[in-house]
Amino acid sequence: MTEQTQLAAGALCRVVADMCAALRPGLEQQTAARVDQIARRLTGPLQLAIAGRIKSGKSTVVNALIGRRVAPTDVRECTRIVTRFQYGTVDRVEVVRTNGNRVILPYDPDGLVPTDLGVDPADIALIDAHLTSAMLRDITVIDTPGLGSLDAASAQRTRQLLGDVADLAGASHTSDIKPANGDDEGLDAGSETAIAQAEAVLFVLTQAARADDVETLSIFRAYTTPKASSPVNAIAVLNKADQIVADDPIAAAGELAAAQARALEHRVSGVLPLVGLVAEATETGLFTEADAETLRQIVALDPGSRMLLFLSTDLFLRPEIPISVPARARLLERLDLFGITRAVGLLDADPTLSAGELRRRLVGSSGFPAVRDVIDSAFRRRADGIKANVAIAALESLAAGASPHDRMLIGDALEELVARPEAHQLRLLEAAALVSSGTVALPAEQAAELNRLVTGSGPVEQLGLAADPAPAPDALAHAALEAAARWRSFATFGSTPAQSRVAHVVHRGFFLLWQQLQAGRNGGGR
Ligand SMILES: Nc1nc2c(ncn2[C@@H]2O[C@H](COP(=O)(O)OP(=O)(O)OP(=O)(O)O)[C@@H](O)[C@H]2O)c(=O)[nH]1
Ligand SMILES: [Mg+2]
Repeated sequence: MTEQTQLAAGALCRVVADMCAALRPGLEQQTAARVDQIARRLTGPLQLAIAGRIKSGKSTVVNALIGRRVAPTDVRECTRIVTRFQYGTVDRVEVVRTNGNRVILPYDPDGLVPTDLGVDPADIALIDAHLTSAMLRDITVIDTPGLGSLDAASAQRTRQLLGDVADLAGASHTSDIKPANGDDEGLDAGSETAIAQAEAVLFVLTQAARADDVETLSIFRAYTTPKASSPVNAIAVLNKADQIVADDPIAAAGELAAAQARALEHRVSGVLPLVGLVAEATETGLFTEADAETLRQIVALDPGSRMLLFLSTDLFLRPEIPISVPARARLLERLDLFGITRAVGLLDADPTLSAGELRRRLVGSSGFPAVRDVIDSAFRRRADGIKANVAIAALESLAAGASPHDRMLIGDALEELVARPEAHQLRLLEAAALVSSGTVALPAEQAAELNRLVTGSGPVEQLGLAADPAPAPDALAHAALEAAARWRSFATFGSTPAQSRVAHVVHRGFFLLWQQLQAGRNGGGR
């Protein structure tokens, strides 16, 4: 096993991997090699790409997620290279060259991925940054160059990562997009970089999604889940919510995000407002006791000077105020005026707040906790299904471009696979995404029940039962059967056609859970 943590591969990934192994010997050499590549990607953490236009705050969001400031976010600095952050017990930065060679570097003195890599950027396929972070145990986070960047080569890297096969094939119209055809696996076919393909995406928007954003999301979806009718693996944030001009920017951002969610309904499962800057400062420890002290000094100013401070960034830094200018500049860089205003408000309400408590409350006002929760429930807990789905999509497109012999073998194996009870989880995943994206409306209670069934880490959680005291096996089986019956009757009576399709899938999900519980009991319990 490599030093990278291997998630205990989920049940679905194992089924797909077994299928690949069984399939392999009958295939032509070239197809077999591609199947091996697909199978290899089934192990290890979910590959989550952070994508969006230049300067939308992608690297800032990456840092907040990882909980450490590792990705450079300087206004002047433009991310040009795909950087993959993965779990590793030894901190190091590996520059992967297009010829497959790796150059190993330390992080720079500030703890950032160095901007001077000592290698011509044109020769770099990607950067592999290793570090310890709880988040990275389950999810590999990939920072990408901005789309719409002036530097066409950088934007191209991101599109490749997201599966823009049409561009790769030299097509002039992106409307020619078709799913993967077999030689687009990553940035540099044949090299190790192949595994850099994203399996899920967090899209960083800053204002109304533009046409090319929408297009990129469609490309990503076409590549990863061509048959899915819902965005199982894509979510978006409306970043820089603090920059929205309104009396209450966060409330306004919430409304704007809801409108964007409707516009992107079939492409992302939701759009959440976010102040990435504040999330980064609070989550990475950038915001310190010294900053809290500067804030306390601001709170202690006379009301007139205080009001003037908040009128503009220039006024905030004006030298006449008896608080260290570098300390104020630091605060401005960490929190911007919005964050500072919030923090001052918090201290006004409770002057005894410690730096730690201030940090916790600030992150609460950044929108970040909701983003983290969604990543946890939509991605981390569903990683098994998402990865299996991506692999199945890759196998389907591989089959489409393979010889008739191989196409038939793969086709048959896939058909058999999706008919297996384990594969029902994939349908459930889709149903859950349809509901969470609002494409299919369900009463809140039922939506929550579906979500529990999909994300629960065992029958007790899946059935929404109290874990303490542990329910008797009989009670579990009874609850599963009762839920199955309820969803069946909902599917038959009183639901719209769309609800009914979802309800049938959920019904079968509970029924299969019941069967599994029965088997456990008959086999002496588990
Ligand atoms: N006010 C405010 N500024 C932000 C926010 N998020 C990021 N920024 C700032 O926006 C600038 C760009 O942020 P980055 O994270 O570097 O953006 P990026 O998308 O990675 O940029 P490229 O990699 O160059 O495409 C930085 O100066 C950030 O501090 C936010 O929520 N509010
Ligand atoms: Mg960046």
